[in-house]
Amino acid sequence: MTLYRYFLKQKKNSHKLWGILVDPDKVNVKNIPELIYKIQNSSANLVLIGGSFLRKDNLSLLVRQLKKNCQKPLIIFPGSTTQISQEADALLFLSLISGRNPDYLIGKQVEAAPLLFNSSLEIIPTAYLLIENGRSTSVEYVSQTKPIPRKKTDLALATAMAGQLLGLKMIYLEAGSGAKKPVPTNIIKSIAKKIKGPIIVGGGIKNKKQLLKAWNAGADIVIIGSAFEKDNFNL
Ligand code: 1GP
Repeated sequence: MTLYRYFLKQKKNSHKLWGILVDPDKVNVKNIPELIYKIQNSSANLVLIGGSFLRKDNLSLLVRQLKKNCQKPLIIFPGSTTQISQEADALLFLSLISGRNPDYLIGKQVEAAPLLFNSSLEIIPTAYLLIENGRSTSVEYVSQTKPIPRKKTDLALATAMAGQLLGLKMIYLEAGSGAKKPVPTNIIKSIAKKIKGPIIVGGGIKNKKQLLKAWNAGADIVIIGSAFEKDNFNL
């Protein structure tokens, strides 16, 4: 079964999922075995790997080690076209539709397409929406786009609707890594009511209470990055 089908099935059965985001830049090579052990022994259903701005060249090594030593599905969450590894299970083919920067709407996708077209990676077309979180984030700066204001639920919903009409199969609501405030539940709720595909929510989720809030509002998959890195997260 493809991962996307698995996500749809879990959604249908109201079985909520959570995933760990591994930012290769934040990983020290000598700590990789320990990190993988921690991930493997967590209750997470999946692992995302990627970052909006990478200075280190760790991604391929980490993908290889994760594939070898961890049984959880591994999905590339690419911040740029250099973050592609054919050894993962899937790749979120993101289009940053909350922004108006053509590079992140279609430019990077054109650059990456020849590498992905015949690849055995499962490619999951995903609408990526940045939501304002109270402080500016790396992803905003790197993509040179403005997030959707937190109070503009209608704009967020219209953007998600456009994503579905464009054929994007999942919606990723992103407050940004280390966000002050996670994506507002009103936005998650209104999108979950209308949109068919699985909804991923991430950014600034630090504890179980916040994760449950996102799940209860309608998120199908919640992503935890910083809190897991800091050993602050347990479910
Ligand atoms: C994934 O950017 C997030 O969507 C990760 O954010 O590091 O704040 O968990 P945190």
